[in-house]
Amino acid sequence: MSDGATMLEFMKTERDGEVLIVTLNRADKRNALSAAFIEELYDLFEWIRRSDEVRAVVVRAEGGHFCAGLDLIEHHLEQRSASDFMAICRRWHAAFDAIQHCGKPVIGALNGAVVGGGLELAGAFHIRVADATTYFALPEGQRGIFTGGGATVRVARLVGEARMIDMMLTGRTYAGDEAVAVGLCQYHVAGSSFDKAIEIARKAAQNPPLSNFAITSGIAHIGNMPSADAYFAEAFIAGITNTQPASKDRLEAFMNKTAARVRHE
Ligand code: 1HE
Repeated sequence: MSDGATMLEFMKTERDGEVLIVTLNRADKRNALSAAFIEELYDLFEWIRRSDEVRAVVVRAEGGHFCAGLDLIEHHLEQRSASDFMAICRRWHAAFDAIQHCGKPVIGALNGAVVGGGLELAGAFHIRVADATTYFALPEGQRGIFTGGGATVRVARLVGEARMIDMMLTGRTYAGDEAVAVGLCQYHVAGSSFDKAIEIARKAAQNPPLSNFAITSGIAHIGNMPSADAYFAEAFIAGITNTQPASKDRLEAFMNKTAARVRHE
């Protein structure tokens, strides 16, 4: 792919300055994730990782629902073997890792259903913004299946094991301020989740790229480490990030009292 904006079947992309807007574009199937859709996500986010121009990403969806998860009909019709589906899961893991570790802040502008694999997808974003229509669920138990796109790691980290087990056993849904309170999203807005997401992305795009890389990947990696190793890794990342040329002007501006102060509004 020479340009992230071309050759896409399941998504559309457009630029807003340094922000790339990615729109899931399979609304007739509620943006269900087929095997080919997953490959396209992987390719697009590998392209984003390599791009020097894209500094932040917003992911939104066409239609009334963000993502209905695994393409259940493709899965059923293909009569996959266990090893077939293990291979599929590994591609989901690769695609969602490509999102989480693309080096740029990825902001989800959510609406409607964010369910099953749709929540696994959204869980790979760094910031999730819900609107009044957004709801989250893990209906795997009712479908007689299990998560396979990384939810046992990412969603369990967001909401905790006990809540995830409840969601999967009972089909419990979360929405609104409760979804924020349990950690499924960081913002719940009365208006457009896209407007809020783009505002966040434009702001994050102003940070030095190395800082954004450290923040979006470093914290997750460090979370996997025992404390002594985590402190070592943190010092290493901070050693590089906090002495980067791009930070010097900002620190000088603070010293000269021309930089914005941290205020609570
Ligand atoms: C689909 C899918 C899908 C819709 N796979 N085709 N995910 C789920 O259990 C969620 C399943 N979907 C739903 O519960 C509902 O579709 C929605 C609540 C998301 C939307 O409802 P609605 O009334 O707007 O749409 P609909 O009439 O149910 O569906 C519209 C079309 O989208 C219809 O196709 P059509 O050709 O008959 O028009 C549906 O078949 C199609 N569609 N969802 C395939 N998921 C790596 S493991 C991950 C495990 C999971 O993700 S488990 C969760 C699966």
